[in-house]
Amino acid sequence: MDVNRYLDIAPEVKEALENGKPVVALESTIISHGMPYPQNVETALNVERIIRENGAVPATIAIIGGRLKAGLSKDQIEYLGKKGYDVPKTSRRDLPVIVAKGMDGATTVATTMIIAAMAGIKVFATGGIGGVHRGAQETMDISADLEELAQTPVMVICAGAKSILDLGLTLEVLETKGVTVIGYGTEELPAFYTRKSGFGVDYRLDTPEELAAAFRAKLDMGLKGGMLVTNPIPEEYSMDPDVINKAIDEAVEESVKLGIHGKQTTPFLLAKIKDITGGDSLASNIRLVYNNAALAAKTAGKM
Ligand code: PSU
Ligand code: MN
Repeated sequence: MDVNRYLDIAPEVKEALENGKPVVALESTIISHGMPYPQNVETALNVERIIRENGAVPATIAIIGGRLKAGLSKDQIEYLGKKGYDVPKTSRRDLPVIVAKGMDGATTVATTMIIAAMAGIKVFATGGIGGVHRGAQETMDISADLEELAQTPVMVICAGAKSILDLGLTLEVLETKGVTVIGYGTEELPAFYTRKSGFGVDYRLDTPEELAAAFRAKLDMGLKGGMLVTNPIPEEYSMDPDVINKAIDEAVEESVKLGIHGKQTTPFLLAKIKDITGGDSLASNIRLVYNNAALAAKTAGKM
């Protein structure tokens, strides 16, 4: 496969990869659809700084003018952040047309994994992944992120899954697809805004070395697919479970009433939850992304 025909790796990222230095991939749907401007741009730039402070090179991933980009400039991050919802949210199924038409695209977890793997990047930090939506027994709304974790060799470090999803069913699908779900320093799946969900993870690991060793073993055995590391939000930034769960229930109810579906669902719910909580959820969201970026950089350093 001649990936270089489509892929531009930023010089700093390329240099790091060629010399075996740690690199961390970052997604861009979190910038365009996951947070409002200008907090989205500020967060994206801070995340890059945190990764550098922890000894790795950041590679924010997006599609610009039909080119797959591993590593963006500040101006490109500002551009995506300002355009927001006007940049198409691009998951695996969207990729061929976005590229062929020379369009811009904001990469989801799934697409970021695809491009990271093409570039040779093994570790990817984000906030939350997509999963099995509540009511999926009827709607069949299951994120392509889960399928990607089953087939593409990238470690995804997130803060667990938020209860806009059905966490129990999300774990069942991950099990079926053979995706290891690791709790970083915890036996319990973190629920994004809070440290606890009531659901267990598959394995608890406690250091970046242990995370890297598990992923290395997987790669060495030739097992396809990624690995999901769930890293609890730091205690001081976690939200009151009653407050956040009530906001989530309200947002889900509203989305059902308005008939929101398909790729609009996750961005709609995130924006709604932010409004209901008066911005508190956004503040927590930003902090947990920083926390994941630091862990990803340290883990990439041991890979
Ligand atoms: N969860 C978040 N913030 C996000 C997303 C999920 O807390 O920004 C984004 C990610 O890019 C993820 C995508 O890959 O939403 C999942 O969308 P869907 O459920 O449509 O697959
Ligand atoms: Mn969906």
